[in-house]
Amino acid sequence: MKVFIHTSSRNRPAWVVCVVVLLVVVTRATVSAQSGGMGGMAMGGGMSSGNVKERDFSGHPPGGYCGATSSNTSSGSAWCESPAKFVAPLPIPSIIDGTKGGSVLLTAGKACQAIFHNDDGSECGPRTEIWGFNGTWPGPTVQAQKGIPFDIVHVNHLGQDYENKDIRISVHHHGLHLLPKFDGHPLPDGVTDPSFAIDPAGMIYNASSYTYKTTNQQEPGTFWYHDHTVHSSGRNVVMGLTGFFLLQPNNDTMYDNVQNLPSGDFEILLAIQDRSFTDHNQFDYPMNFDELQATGFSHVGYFGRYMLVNGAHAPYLNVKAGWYRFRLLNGCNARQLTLQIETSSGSRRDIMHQIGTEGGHISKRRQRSSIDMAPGERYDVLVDFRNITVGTKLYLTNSFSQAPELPDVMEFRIVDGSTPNFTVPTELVSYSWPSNPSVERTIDLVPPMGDSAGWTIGGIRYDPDAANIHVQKGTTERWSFQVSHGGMGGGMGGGMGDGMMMMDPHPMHVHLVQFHVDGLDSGSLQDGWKDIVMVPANGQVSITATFDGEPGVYSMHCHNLEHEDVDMMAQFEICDDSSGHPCDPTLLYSFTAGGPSWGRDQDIDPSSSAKEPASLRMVICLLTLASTFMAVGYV
Ligand SMILES: [Cu+2]
Repeated sequence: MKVFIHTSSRNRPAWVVCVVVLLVVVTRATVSAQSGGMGGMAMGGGMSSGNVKERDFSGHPPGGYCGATSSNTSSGSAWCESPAKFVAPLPIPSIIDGTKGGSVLLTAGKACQAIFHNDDGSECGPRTEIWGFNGTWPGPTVQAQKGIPFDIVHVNHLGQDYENKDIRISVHHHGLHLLPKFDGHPLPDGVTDPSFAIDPAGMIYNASSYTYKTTNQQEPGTFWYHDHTVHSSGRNVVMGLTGFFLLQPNNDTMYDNVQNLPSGDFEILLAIQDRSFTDHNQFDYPMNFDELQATGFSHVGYFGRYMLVNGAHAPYLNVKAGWYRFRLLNGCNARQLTLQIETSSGSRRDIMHQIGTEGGHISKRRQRSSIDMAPGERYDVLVDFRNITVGTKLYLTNSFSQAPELPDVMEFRIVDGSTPNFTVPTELVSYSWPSNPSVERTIDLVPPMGDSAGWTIGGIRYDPDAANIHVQKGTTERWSFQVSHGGMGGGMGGGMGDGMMMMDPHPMHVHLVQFHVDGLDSGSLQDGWKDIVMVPANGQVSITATFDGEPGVYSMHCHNLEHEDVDMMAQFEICDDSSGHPCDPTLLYSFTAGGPSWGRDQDIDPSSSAKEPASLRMVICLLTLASTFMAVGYV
């Protein structure tokens, strides 16, 4: 049996992690001081914002792919020191039509994209190297209709990364109900010919392709496809490997009320994503797994210094004085959003009406003053511009406080023109939610402990060769996610300690199913089909789902992509005893009750932590870290 091992990290005791975090804090404080602003802060919380471009990570080259070479860095103005806001139009991704069936082609490759602009609308500085589908970020929007299956052929022409390694991808069609082999399984580093007992099919190596078969039998909703490669999802999503997948209703009478919603030019997709850049206008992100683990991102996630929509910095959109439909995606790796529409003076305009969640419509149209979005979540909203005077400018803003603060998302310019006569009903689509679960599970979200650089699910790092939960096909189950408290006592030898790394919320994503969140207030924002639920720091959330997928293995993980990439991911296996697909008990690697358990089989040397006075080193390091924080003004 193969076992998933990272020898470079498996045996890293917690005091080493502490030292690494300490180095990161000192390094970033130094960089910020030199550049005259604090910029982003890996630890998050309490920081002032800044738009200073700087390079934090060693792995990223100066961006020669798009013409930004070190030979032309001498003139400071060449790098767009002060990019303007609301001067470039919102990019609209092209549409690939799958509603007639057949197959569609998506080719992942490198391209150069204009992200920053000057006041006059001209491009500012060199273009940014992106890794996109069909040459754009976001990639084309795949249109599907309920009941019409088609194939998606994904081709990988990305070539090599900055360390001259072939770039592998695995595409996850987020929210779709697909067979296990089309689920976008990650795959461990270095494995080129997997002989896993559980087949993690789907990795697309450079210059190869993989065909995914969609069925499109589920409820119509707002889905998205993105890279899901183990240990690299955060990097690959930052580089641009994302796109929308819209499933539209068929002619079933249950959808009568949602057949004439705003569409065409009045149905706009907004992928909201934060990014940091080097002074060469290139994405700034750790370029390999070891660097990621050393950044501190693995604890709190990546918070960019600029807010982009559909791959452009703070764009604008001309809208007519009518109804619009916006499909909102929080495509940030780790940042939460609270979105509202405001005037230029900051007065809120309550013109947003929610009509859907990730996996379907909600039952009634509901006016929303603001919309909270966890990473990976989607909300389907209508915006009523009917009574807005032509010439007015309104702003989509983000009021979620997270350093660096990014309040400006995009601008709406109300322009003259007629609008089609769309129907905007109050009653939408009614569903009955899964209920009466026959199995209840509690799933602990465990802070960094032992040899782990990051959070885990149930105290176990991701193991692609195992199933952590066995589910009988067709069973309705209730899963309660809760943030557990290792703390200094339980985690010593060692944990990072309570109070420092314990404050993270976790957007938990379950593949295969759409679930319903338990215990919601009537009319709650989340009262619909969902595939991500935010588990608050120090809190608990329960979901109920019917697991009606085909037998095989599916993922569930935190959608803070840095958490995911340092192994906050697990697998569940659908078994069907009645049809000859029983689960293999030898592959069950259950979550540990009562505390973390490190590895199966030969994963780690169980005596390694006992060889070191880890607890003493941990205390010293924590004291040093605390004093450093105070010295650099972070607390
Ligand atoms: Cu998490």
